[in-house]
Amino acid sequence: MNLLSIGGSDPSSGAGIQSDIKTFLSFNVHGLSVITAITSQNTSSFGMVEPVSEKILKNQLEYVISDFKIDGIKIGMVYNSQIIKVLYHQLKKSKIPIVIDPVLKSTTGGSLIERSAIKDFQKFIIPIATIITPNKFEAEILSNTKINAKNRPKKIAKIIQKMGAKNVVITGIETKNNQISDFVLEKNNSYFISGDKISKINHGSGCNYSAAMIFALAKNKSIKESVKFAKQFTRNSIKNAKNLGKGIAITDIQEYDKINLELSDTIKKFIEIKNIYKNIPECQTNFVYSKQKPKSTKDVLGISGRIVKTGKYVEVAGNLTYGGSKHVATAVLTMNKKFPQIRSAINLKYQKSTISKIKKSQLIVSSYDRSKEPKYVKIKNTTIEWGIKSVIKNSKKVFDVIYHKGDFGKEPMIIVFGKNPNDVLKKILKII
Ligand code: PXL
Repeated sequence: MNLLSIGGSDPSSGAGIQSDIKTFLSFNVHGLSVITAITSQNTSSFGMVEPVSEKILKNQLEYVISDFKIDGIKIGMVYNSQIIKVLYHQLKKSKIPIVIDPVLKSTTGGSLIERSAIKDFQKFIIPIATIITPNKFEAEILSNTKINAKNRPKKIAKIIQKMGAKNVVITGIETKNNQISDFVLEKNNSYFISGDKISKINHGSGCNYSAAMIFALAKNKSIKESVKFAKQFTRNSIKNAKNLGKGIAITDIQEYDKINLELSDTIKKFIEIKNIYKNIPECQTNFVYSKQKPKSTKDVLGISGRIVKTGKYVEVAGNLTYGGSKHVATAVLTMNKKFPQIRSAINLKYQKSTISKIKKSQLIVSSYDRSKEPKYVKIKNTTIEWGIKSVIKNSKKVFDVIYHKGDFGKEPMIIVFGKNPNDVLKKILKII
């Protein structure tokens, strides 16, 4: 994936395009950058701003757009009307998601936009936004209205939406019980997303928020999921902020959990397989991915709920959590003990048609008989461990699929194993 950040250079690398490249890298994404202005600043104060010329701005855009497949664009500092107009002309017909972070002022006091350019910002930049993410202060300036008891966030967000933004998220609204909320206005609905407040003055959190959001959007997450994702990401970056200079702390971006990224990507592809609902068993489905050398199910990422059938579609109910699965995670743990390369699995509905496809495929398959399960296994509730162990005990082969035909009151089941979620998905596509 390639994401483009359009914004200003911050030599402290706390904010601006340097910060965005760090965020994108943490997601394993290639970050492209088009610079609109150069600032001089550190963690204590803000120095100068020098916007780039229209000519070099245009040329930078043309060079990246003509070469890369760009999956999403984030726009931060735009500074003046000339820059705003160039961006508008280059991007107005764009079909890819655009997150606008309407930065007006830096935390260290510098102005990130000329006062006279705000009108053009409203006219040309707001209309190209898939999502615009003003904080409370920025929302008030852009809407020309103060948020108060009479003018609730919804009213302000509607004013900004009327200017042309598809979705508006006003961040940092203080609500009861030390919570900090983001107000979200979509096309036809609105809601708050709340979280605990962390009081830590920092440099970078606004940029982290919008950069994480464009990543989520580019991955086809919904607006609500993208806001939640960005909020969680930013909370962590603030929590881990470090005092690197003599002034305020710089937010810290930790490497994003790649296991989580890979599994969530693959689950997304899995639920979109045509007619996949036919392969979801009564006890529903879990899809898991383990860390290397797992010790217990706590090292295995799974869905805290399940992948569930809703009519002819399937949905993910719950979140990805370590320890989120017991059954399928135990199956992987058992396999992994003997075959450490096996780290992912899914359970599917037992169907004769699936079994016959498995047998015709090149996949290595075996089964166990739950009616042969010893009493102590039943009592200790370790059926799956016993079943898998009994299959692999004397085998040098790594099994792709293990199934059982059930027992009295127990649903039969197919488990597909693989090195990683994508490996499992490829096998699924061969057998359904
Ligand atoms: O955080 C907003 C921001 C964006 N872009 C640049 C900045 C800042 C804040 O300092 O310097 C270049």
